[in-house]
Amino acid sequence: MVDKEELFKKMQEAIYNYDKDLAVKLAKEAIEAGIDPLEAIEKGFAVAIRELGEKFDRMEIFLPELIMGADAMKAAVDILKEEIVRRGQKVEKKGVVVIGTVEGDIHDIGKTIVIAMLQSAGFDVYDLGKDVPIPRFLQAAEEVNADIIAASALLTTTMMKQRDLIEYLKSQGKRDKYFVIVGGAPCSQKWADEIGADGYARDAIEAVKLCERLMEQKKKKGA
Ligand code: B1M
Repeated sequence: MVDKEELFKKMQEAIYNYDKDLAVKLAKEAIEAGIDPLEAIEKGFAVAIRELGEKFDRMEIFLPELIMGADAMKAAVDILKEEIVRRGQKVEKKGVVVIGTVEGDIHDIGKTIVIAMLQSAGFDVYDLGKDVPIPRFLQAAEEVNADIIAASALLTTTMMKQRDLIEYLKSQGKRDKYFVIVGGAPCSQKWADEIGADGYARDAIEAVKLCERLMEQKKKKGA
């Protein structure tokens, strides 16, 4: 039997050593062992990438190393996200979400996890990718008749774009048509309240709960 804690430690080591092949191998091992893929991401790989972020901040490593660590993490997440979606029961469709990382920001690992969790919970999710210009969020929401627009930001500078998104929706007379939710490491409930967003989620599980709550709200309003 696989020792979960041992496996999580090896996952962290793989990221510390920028070892993409090992990260992929361990992700597959976790799936074969029936380990919850989200737990493997959060207790394994994510612990190490955040630690690399701290080291980067303290200038103990530099951008090329951070990029290598992120590449290894992304490869593992790409494997585990499929398993997250596969595990989702075939539930009734809950709603439509358009999601992207805001303009000027290329961080997308967390967003990938949020997408997988939303899909597994029964949401149709349209991923606009990263570095997404503000008008594109509205354009896509109109195209797919979305319920929720979700904006991810990982930098204290780019979180300002979440505010711009809400202001843009207002300027186009569309603010009340969509729920807007925000997330990403520098964000908080306080920030969401300040910019007039409909919600903030700390992680992928909270993002699902939040979107479910908002859809319930919408149903009640429509009833
Ligand atoms: Co960047 N980076 N980075 N980086 N990077 C941070 C964010 C930083 C905190 C690192 C540090 O210095 N300690 C720092 C920001 C400082 C600040 O703004 N105050 C930073 C910096 C400075 C930079 C650059 C400017 C570095 C440089 O070039 N000098 C540059 C910026 C480039 C740009 O965007 N324009 C840069 C680049 C990069 C890489 C390309 C090397 C890589 C990203 C690769 C990729 O994403 N494809 C990278 C990485 C990996 C990080 C850290 C280390 C890890 C991010 C991550 O993947 N975490 C990060 C440090 C940190 O966050 N502690 C850092 C794991 C992931 C599972 O968690 O993304 O938080 P997270 O997502 C969570 C939740 O936040 C939430 O759910 C997710 C799953 O639980 N969530 C949402 C996320 N989005 C959501 C949306 C929602 C709801 C929930 O609804 C809308």
